Amino acid sequence: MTHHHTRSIAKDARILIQKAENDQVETVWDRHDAQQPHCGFCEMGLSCRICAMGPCRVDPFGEGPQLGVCGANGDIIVARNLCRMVAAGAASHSDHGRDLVEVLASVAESKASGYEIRDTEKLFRVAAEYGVETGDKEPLRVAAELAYAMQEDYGTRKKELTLTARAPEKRRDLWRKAGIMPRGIDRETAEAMHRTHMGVDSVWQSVLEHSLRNALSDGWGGSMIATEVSDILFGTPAPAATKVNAGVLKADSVNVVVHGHNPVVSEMILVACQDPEMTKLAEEKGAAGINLCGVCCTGNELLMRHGIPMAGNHLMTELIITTGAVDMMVVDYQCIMPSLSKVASCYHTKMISTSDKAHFPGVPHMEFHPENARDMAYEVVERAIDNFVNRGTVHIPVEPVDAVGGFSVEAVLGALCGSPGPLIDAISAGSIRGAVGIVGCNNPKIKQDHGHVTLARLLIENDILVVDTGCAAVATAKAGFKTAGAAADAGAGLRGVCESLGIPPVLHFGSCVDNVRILVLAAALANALEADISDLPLAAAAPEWYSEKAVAIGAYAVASGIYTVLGPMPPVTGSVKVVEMLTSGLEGAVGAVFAVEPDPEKAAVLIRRHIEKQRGKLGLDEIEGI
Ligand code: BF8
Ligand code: SF4
Repeated sequence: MTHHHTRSIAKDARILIQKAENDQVETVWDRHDAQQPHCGFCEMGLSCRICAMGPCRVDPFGEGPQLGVCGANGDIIVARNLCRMVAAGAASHSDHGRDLVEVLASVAESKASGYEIRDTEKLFRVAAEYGVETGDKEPLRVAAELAYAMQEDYGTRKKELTLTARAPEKRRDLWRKAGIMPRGIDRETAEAMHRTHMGVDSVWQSVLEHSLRNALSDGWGGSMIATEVSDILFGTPAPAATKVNAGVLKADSVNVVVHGHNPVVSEMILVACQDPEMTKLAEEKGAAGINLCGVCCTGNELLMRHGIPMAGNHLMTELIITTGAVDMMVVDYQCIMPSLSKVASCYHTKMISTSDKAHFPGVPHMEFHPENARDMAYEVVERAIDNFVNRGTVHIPVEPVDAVGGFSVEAVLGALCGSPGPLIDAISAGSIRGAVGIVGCNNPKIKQDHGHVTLARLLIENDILVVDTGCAAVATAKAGFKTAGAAADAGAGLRGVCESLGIPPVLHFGSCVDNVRILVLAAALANALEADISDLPLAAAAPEWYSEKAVAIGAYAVASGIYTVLGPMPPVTGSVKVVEMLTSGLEGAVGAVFAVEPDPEKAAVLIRRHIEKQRGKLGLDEIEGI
């Protein structure tokens, strides 16, 4: 059976799905098929295995049991399960942030050979936000104090996380009144696990409230720290040209692919790959050179800061190995399918895992720490070079597509002559109707990239600026939306703005932790207007989300006042009350709600209606009857 046309809209994926089938390599889609039908209780969030009196399940039709052994009803079970998804997502982003703070601290102590402070201006700016006296101090001294102050944000001694001060005053007041102001990054995640233990918080409303606080500790805490410290250590992104899709692999070169999320590893692999000595080694083995490519978010990190080409998003990670061209895949953590080593074993591809907290079956482990990362990176790249001679047949299915990445908030404001004013003017005049963040993953439940690309196309056609991150950003790049020329596909108003600035209508904002760049830009717009984020013509969408991190992101977007449309349904339909709270009740509490709409054409309509309604509330011209 051939599925290549139903499983993805991307040409490289379609060809490689067929190749995987021919090579008898099992992929994520085959395993997804084998799981059908998914458990209905779990899909609705109505199963609970939190304690050993269970597992329990509540019958959604009212015929079987309505209470777990402990007496929890469906509302409590659904809310607790959702809260635990937020906690896992917030923990993942925030622990990634912690790893960066630890590198910053090691750099300050001169114990991290090969790492340095690349953006001193940003170091001083963020340090000032943390109340670190900068004066005429040496950068390394400031770095040490900033790292210490950031570590305090992780703990329990604060009432409010430092970077929440970036949010508009009205938003912070609202968080305080609603009791969801995040206090400590680890604290909120630990409390989420505590509250959802059997016999603790047993009122579904307060469990949901804490879920929002936990999510905010990610968005305005752990993820924000991850992005800011990455910029300080590796440079704040600026627009740069790159190439995307499986065609970035090169038949004549040693292909090293980095996969995961933490730039601490991938940045050092980049250093080793760019060393002329290593190129010479590669040439001695008959290769034309070393070609470093990324997949998933660590790929986005390198793309944003160095224009490193991007081989694919989440559902491409198995498929690019089937090209037979990947000599080494280096992984750190998050979104790395445990199946990869099995796929790699069907070809000559070698893999290395690098994080003390992420081991994979059949994958040799070389643990990276700030002190040894440089040596480790050279060894990994040498192994990749040695593996070049073991290649079998290579099939690189497509030519790569051009894209521009690197739109940090600093870069966007720079393009606007330093202030959000021109963007606000364009929105007020209606040439740009509003802005939407398209974020998140691929999910085999949805035809790969169809949700991202269709939604982005419909929004830009209607003069809505799109900023995107994560696997969504890779999808729209592959579709060709990230070149200045793509402005021709936008409506007349957006097209004019993009052409005058020389920017694409869909701006690459980075990895998933970089969703905080969207928060920072939204806050800057709101502050310039002396408004709240929830007053602005903004929205977010996660058309193909799969991960717990995406649940945390969606929750902090809504809690920050941004209307958010999800593609796949989260496991909440077992509780009418929870669904009503998420899709309408939250409006009164935080000024924004969730919607769920798997069809991207309908999602575009929901988003356009919301943006026009927001424009009307601001007294701007409004298109009615969408
Ligand atoms: O953090 S978008 S599939 S790679 S979770 Fe994962 Fe989703 Fe991709 Fe990045 Ni984000
Ligand atoms: Fe069952 Fe309650 Fe235990 Fe959950 S916490 S498994 S509902 S007894």
